[in-house]
Amino acid sequence: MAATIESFLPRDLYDIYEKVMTDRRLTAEDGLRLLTHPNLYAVGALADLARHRRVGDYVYYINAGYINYSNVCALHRVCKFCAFGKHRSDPEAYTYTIEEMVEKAKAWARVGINEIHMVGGLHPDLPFEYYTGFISAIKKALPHVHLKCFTAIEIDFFARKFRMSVEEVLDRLQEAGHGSLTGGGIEIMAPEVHEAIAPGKLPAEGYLNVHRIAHRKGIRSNATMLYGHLEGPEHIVDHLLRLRELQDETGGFQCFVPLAFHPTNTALSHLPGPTGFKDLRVMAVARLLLDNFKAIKAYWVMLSPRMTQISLRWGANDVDGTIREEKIYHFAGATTPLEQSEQELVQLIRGVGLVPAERDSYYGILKVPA
Ligand code: V47
Repeated sequence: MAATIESFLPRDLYDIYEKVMTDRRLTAEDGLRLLTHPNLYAVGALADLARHRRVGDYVYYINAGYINYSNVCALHRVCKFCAFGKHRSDPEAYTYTIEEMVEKAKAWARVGINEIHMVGGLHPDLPFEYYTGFISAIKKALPHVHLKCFTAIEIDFFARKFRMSVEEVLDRLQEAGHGSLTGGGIEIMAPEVHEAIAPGKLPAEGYLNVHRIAHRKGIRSNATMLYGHLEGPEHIVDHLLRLRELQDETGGFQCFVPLAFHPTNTALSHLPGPTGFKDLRVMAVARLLLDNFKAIKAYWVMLSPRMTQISLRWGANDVDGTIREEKIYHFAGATTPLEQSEQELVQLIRGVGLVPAERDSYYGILKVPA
């Protein structure tokens, strides 16, 4: 492997190669150079090498379902990148009842899910008991299923709306059966871009603080970054280094998920969205800079199964899961399928010479398919 890379690596990336081979940390300047380097193949080879050295050749998938419980959102006019959030009077607005959610979960459990990912809009009217209610009802029906629910933005919203501390919100959710936090909602941390695409929404410090509090309580979480809108390379590097810093402090992040912007039906629909090259470059740089994250996730719902497969050689080692239902990207014009079977995910991983492993919600291996 090393000899192959050395034979085609451009001279101006050799110092980064040496850092990867000796497990030394990359700097912000290294990140910027990788994000702007003309040789995407070399950047990918470095990320593939870093992935192999740091976390080996397993690529993880999870048997999971997604439930977006409601799209009614107090920020429906604020977030310019979002096509999902609606005013409560919008004909497309919906909110699932607890019974509907339990029925969905039970139907998925019959085909073997281990986790449900649940996020929604910031609903101005629902009581706190709705959230604890759906968690405890699903947990009662399916005690073995891990509930990965809410973004840091929802947790902060609950704290303000229901006049509780973030700690108290997390305690009450945990008592109901909540498992871990999703990574969504921050988009991009640099204030000048965050303010342009989501003016007034909880900024980086608030997002990081909710994750810090959760990690201190032993609650695991993921992290995301929305790219392909108004950000530049320096904002991507800034975002990744802020996450790396918090991970150094707490170790509580399980995975990082780069989210490719889908412009259709949003207030930024005049933007073209990221190219396939950009998708690969961001994935690779995330792997290279985030040396303290074990998993870098290629989310096939937005990348497409084909780009996801290629991403596995550009640093990713997680393909998310079976999913079954998704609304955030599909409101934003995504044409990707709603579900991938376990067999399809396994084939996609094997197709690039890596080893599929079904995981649980804490990255424990449940099965390595024969
Ligand atoms: O927070 C919204 C983003 C996120 C658009 O934690 C959009 O494992 C692109 O967070 N184009 C929700 N992105 C999805 C999310 C997620 C997905 C997969 C795995 C995990 C995880 C988390 O989607 C939102 C926002 O950042 N988003 N609208 C759009 N038009």
